[in-house]
Amino acid sequence: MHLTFQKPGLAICVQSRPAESSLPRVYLMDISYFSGKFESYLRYKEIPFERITVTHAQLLNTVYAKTGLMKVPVMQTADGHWLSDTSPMIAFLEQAHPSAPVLPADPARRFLALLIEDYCDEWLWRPAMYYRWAFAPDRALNRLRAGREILSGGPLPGRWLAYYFAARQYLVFVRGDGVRRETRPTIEELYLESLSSLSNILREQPFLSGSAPGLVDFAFMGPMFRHFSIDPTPASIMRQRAPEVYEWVARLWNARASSFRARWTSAPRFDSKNWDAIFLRICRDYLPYLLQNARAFRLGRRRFDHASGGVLFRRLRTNAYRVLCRERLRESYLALASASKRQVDRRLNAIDPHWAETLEEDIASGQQDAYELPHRPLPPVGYLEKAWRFLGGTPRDRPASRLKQNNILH
Ligand SMILES: N[C@@H](CCC(=O)N[C@@H](CS)C(=O)NCC(=O)O)C(=O)O
Repeated sequence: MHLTFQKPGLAICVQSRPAESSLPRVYLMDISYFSGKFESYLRYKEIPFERITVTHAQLLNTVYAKTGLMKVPVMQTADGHWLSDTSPMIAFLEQAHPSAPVLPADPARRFLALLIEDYCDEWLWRPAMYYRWAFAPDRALNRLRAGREILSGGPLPGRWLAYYFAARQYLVFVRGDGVRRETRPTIEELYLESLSSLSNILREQPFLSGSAPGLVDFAFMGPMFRHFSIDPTPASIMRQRAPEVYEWVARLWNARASSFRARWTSAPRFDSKNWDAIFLRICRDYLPYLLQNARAFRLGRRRFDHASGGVLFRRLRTNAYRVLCRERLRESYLALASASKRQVDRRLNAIDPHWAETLEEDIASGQQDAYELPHRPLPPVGYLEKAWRFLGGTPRDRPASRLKQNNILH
């Protein structure tokens, strides 16, 4: 791996140094959950890329303009196409780079891996945002980092905007996601329990997928790397309670497929009881949440209450993107051949015999086409829209209006 700093915020990560113009460009943030997940995947697969840490201006003028959302990571392929959203991006890149596959070849295991990926992306997001924005040392550090790394270089000083950014993150992702005095212990328990499950798995094998990394490793890397292992409060807990997880984060970051050539086929052993607590959370909390969220979306409700972990999360924002997550999972489950479906059912019915009922209702997100990769060209962004997005970003609770235009262009 060769790393050259060209100018602040821009580096090139190449293995064999092809001509610069032929490299895909990856726009990411060093403090970001999903950037950590995606970058560790690219590093493992040894896919060369130009690494661009985005400023707020690039987020608006490039990322939003090309992908319809102000979210990273995104990739511009060497032939100029735009990709976004880590789950479909990884699926897309697995086809373009089939050696050292990270998706299990067996369809039942592949479905379980996709289910875990979605759970890591969406359900561990709440504790990750909670630890980042609800504790003073974590909030101060990340406000400083956001001001310097993302918000500087614009018309207003980055450190001023960072106060606004921190308040927005707290209101949307902490208060807006049901964090209250009475729900805090449940959220903390989810983090501690995740550490304990991962530690048990990692005591028996170097990676969550087995002897080589696979999709579930990259999925857990989202919350565990850039949030839990770095933000002061959860990182201190991780170091004390789960050194195995702390070590695995670095091991995965440093893993390269070429060193695992003989072991690529190692598939996750989801039958181990070490996965039980994770599957229990998925079946009892996450999938029922996805169903309730999708029903609220269908009824056009902006907020809904959800009981999980013995407490009531009040007035959760209905999340349009997660309707799509459920739709993708439902389609993958229904597409399984009956022998594979029986395998999945056997594993999950042992945890909760009612789990599959959460995927029965067919609730359309209406966003499938909009997230199809690569993105179709989008019309230029107007000044008013830019000013609006500059402050508000593109929250997940409403279907992305710019992506709807993508639908029209299809
Ligand atoms: N589902 C998306 C989520 C991407 C996402 O939420 N990215 C966050 C950083 S971790 C972001 O860019 N936030 C900027 C904002 O909301 O303004 C993925 O898998 O890539």
